[in-house]
Amino acid sequence: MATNRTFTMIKPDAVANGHIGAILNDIIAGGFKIVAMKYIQLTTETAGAFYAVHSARPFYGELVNFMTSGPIVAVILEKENAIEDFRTLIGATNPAEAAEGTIRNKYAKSIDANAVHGSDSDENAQIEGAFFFSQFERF
Ligand code: IDP
Repeated sequence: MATNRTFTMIKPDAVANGHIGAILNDIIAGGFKIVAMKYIQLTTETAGAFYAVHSARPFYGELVNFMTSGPIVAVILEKENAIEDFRTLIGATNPAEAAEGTIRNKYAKSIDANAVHGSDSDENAQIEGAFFFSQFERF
């Protein structure tokens, strides 16, 4: 069942480059409501667990290193058709291929430092939101 929720992170590159405010503005202007939000530093253990699904991929170590290189903003968002609409708003994984005006087109520099995360399914949005927020924080 569609939950109308998605989960995003503003990644260390976008935080370090001062894009938190601009990215949140784009997200809100895109019609998303913020359900829960926190500013935190991932550890090797937490980033490794979050990306465990990618542990067999060649870039896994690089991804975990990058995601622990500075603070991130974790956010649960709500909107009708949230998963698909948010993936459209952020653009392709590789910013060089991201459509004009998308968040990755505007704020990302490379395929690894690509500014934001966006859940790829309702099931993963639920798992990822629950990874960062207790049931009392995501009402
Ligand atoms: P997505 O974030 O657009 O869903 P995924 O394929 O699920 O893309 O990959 C997860 C994350 O892993 C990407 O956002 C990116 O940060 C990183 N990543 C993906 N492909 C590569 C790569 O070829 N080299 C380095 N990092 C990558």
